[in-house]
Amino acid sequence: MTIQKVEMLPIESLPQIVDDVVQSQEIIDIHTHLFAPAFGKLLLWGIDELLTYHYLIAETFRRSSVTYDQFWSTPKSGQADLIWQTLFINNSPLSEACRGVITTLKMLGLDLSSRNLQGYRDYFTDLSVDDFVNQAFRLANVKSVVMTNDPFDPVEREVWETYQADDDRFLAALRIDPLLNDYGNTGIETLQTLGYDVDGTLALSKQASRQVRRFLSDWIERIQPKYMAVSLPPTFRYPEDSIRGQMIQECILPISRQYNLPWALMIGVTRAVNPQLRLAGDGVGKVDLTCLENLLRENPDNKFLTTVLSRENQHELCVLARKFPNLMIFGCWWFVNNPSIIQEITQERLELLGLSIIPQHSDARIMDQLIYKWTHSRQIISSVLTEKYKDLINSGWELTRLEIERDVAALLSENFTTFLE
Ligand code: HDL
Ligand code: ZN
Repeated sequence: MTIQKVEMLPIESLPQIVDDVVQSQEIIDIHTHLFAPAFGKLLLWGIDELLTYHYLIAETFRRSSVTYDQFWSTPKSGQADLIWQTLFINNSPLSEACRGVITTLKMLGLDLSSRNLQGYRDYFTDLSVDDFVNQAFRLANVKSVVMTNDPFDPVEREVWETYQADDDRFLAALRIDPLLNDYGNTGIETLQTLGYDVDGTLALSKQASRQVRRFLSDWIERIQPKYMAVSLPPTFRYPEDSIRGQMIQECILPISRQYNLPWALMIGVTRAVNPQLRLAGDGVGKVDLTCLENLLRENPDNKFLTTVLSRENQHELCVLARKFPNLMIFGCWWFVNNPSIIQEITQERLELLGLSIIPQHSDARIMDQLIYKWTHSRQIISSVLTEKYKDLINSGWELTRLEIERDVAALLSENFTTFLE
């Protein structure tokens, strides 16, 4: 059999080739807060939503004299006016969240030199949601996004009564924060409202445990999620003599195995450190990752997706992934989703784990964000990969374009689909 001689890449061609490959690779975006158009108002899009992203709200309070009451009593368009004037006109939009707005407007072909917010609004006025969704996916070169579906949200529950899940660009994920972090209030209340016979006591009885498993099964069968997800505080411990510890042991882990459904743990968020900022008020904390180490060691037949919020936890997460193949680490989440830290995290992940990672997710809340979050991340992933391939070639390895395409497809799409199998 003749081995087809393929062209080995000269090192000087790497930057352009890697960039081309990364740009042209369709992405599966494994964690977003986006919704299919059928979810109506739950799908956020357009310049006023883009400007009132909670990251920009937090930044505006630092550069404006507006009070919390004044801001929250202002209609959304007025909030957007203030944010635009404060962060984009009175100051250069240097932050990552600000730069994202600029990248998005530019890629939509709008005139940045005008700095005319009303003009940008007029552009969106003429667009239908379906046309804009198509445009956002095309510009971002995204194949599909995983939504964050919350059965504890009555508005979303109503949509699932009729939603046909007929748009394969929108995949589901079952988000269960109230079950694990607020069982005594929202958890019990919602389960009882939905007809699950959980007694109100704060110890998980055998009956309640059965009912929680039935609730999870019902929603898994209804929404066909790709994984179950929860965000957890820096104080999370496992095992833990608590409702949460019991719920994990008796409900989450067995159901996860039963349905071959990964459990996504997003660890390190302290909710509402400043409640006056509402969605923008959450903070970060370093977590003791022995919680994850114990879960992984005790449950070799469960699959875990994990991302951590503290920069200080990133390296030990990589080491944990080396110890446990049933752990897939993903993304540069929230407060580490900034170019300088994305670069650092991606470098250490490739050095410690090679290609067995999911380097990024967008966490997009507004459809427009899909455009900038992936434009920015592709640039960084491409430059880090180029340096790693250069190191490889300088060490004597020969490389082909096909191999780079194979590797990038794994990082941006296939590692996720394979992990689900
Ligand atoms: O808990 C989460 O999924 C976080 O991503 C929060 O939604 C957070 O508000 C966020 O949007 N971060 O990017
Ligand atoms: Zn999120």
